[in-house]
Amino acid sequence: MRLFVLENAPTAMLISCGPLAALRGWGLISVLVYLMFVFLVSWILTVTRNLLVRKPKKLILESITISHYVEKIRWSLDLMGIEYVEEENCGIMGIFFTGLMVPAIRQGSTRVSGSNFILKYLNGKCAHLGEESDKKEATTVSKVAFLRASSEAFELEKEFDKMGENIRHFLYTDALNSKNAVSTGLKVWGAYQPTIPLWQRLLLRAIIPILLVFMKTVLKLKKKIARERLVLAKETFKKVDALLSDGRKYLTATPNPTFVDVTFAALAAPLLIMDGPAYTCGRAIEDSRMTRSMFTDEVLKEVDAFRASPAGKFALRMYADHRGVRRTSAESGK
Ligand SMILES: N[C@@H](CCC(=O)N[C@@H](CS)C(=O)NCC(=O)O)C(=O)O
Repeated sequence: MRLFVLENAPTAMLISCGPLAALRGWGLISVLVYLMFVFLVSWILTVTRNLLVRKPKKLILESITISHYVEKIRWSLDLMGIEYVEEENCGIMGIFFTGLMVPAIRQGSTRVSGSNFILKYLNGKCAHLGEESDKKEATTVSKVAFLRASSEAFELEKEFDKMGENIRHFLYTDALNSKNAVSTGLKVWGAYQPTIPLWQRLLLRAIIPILLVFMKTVLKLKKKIARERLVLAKETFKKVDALLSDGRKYLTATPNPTFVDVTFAALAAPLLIMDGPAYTCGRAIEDSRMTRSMFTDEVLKEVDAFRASPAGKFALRMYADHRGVRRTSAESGK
């Protein structure tokens, strides 16, 4: 998703109809002619896009730099050695202006959004591969084994996806209600991230106060709710502690990591406050990363307790052991 691409021109023209009519004193006929012109532009753009423009074969990952759901997909793609190009946008502006969420992947005319649906889509695409023959290099994992479906795996993924929301609520409530909310928002939503288009970074600086109000209102960032969300997240950590208590290396007792392990580690990562390059695997520059200084002592106490728990240690181990693989050749050749 690139905001304000040509396809959005008809919407912008439609919105300008009222002001234009008032400014130029248009009557009903002029307005109707203008609307027909907008329709014509929209039709030409749609047909051109669908029939004439050659779709790139490359897999595009629509992202924002700091997002644990994006990280879940970015990490999965890296680990499976699937080539992709990341299309980074400023945080929150996508949902604010278009109502669209990240991560999403695009390939040709296919677009899939929602991290769980993306993994199911990839699973469908890779299912015919042989388990041993689909590894690209020694550092990658078998796509078939990594994405293998089972009801236990899906149940765990669902629970971890929910945990991701709970952790986000808990951390956002603290950071975005603080007096440093503007500087935190600018950092983690990409104002300094050179891989995001400049116009988005400038717009982010201009509208950050509006985005903060939007986030606090839409997500209901209240302390009482945040405490409840933390309790829910802790229930998930306890389940992970219990799974690991029999000494298994990975959550579904597989010999190698699967999407379930990556889902847990990626979605828990914000609560580990990893301020080094491991989280995003080097994509976020230092100025775009989360830091401990963004949070109050009360939250940092929870962060430290989580880091010390079996579930927290497991997530840290996942990062230490399996997040060194970065830059597929499509990316590094950019
Ligand atoms: N359930 C979705 C959640 C995705 C989600 O919450 N994405 C956030 C980023 S973490 C988003 O799109 N925010 C809007 C934006 O930043 O523009 C998934 O699994 O992909």
